[in-house]
Amino acid sequence: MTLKALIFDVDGTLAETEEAHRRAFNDTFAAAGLGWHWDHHTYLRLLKVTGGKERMRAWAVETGSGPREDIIPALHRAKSARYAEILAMGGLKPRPGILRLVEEGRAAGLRLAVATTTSPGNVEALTRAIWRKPAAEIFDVIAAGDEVARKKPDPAVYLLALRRLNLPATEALAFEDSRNGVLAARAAGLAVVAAPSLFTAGDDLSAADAVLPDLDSFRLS
Ligand code: XBP
Ligand code: MG
Repeated sequence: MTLKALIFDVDGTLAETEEAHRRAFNDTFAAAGLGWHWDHHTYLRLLKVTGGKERMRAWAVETGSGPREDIIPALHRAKSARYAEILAMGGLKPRPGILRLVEEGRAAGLRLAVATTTSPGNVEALTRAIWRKPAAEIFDVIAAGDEVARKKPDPAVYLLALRRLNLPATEALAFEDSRNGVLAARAAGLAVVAAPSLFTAGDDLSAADAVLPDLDSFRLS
């Protein structure tokens, strides 16, 4: 089967974004006067819950204030705006190998897609921070966040990306950094190359077809 598309996870795969997400959450919690704060260790643990709204909901339940559906949608909108501001301040670098892989994939005539838990707005913020271009100029297909009912490790977001690419899973290759992401891609029938990020270094990635320290050493042919 010929390879026709590359599908990238965003957070932790294109760039080390989780520290910016953590800061955006904490700034938002402080501004709302909630008394919530996620230190590094807490955030590492909470990352197992994919999706910002879902993560806040899990935290609210864990800390005994219930699911807090009254505030979570607005908090998440504020967090997303803060995250975009933080990325626009500059300093975010692509992970090793990403710029080359995107360029080589394009030159080889492959289609490029994103399958992420985060929002389309955050994909846009990241693409502008890294490539200085709109996301639509880098990626042919974007499958993101709340476009699917269930987030990773559910395969839904990968299946949506494949549907938009109009390709079977056998003609695409996924890139991931986390266990939940690898499980989602595999459940969608995709081959997966995994490169653990700073926040997923402890994840069991053994379900991936290959695990590399980063994508610098990955070659398309
Ligand atoms: C990354 C995530 C995201 C971000 C927060 O998972 O879980 O939820 O931490 O993003 P993956 P939002 O890399 O597997 O897609 O707050 O925008 O949901
Ligand atoms: Mg990721």
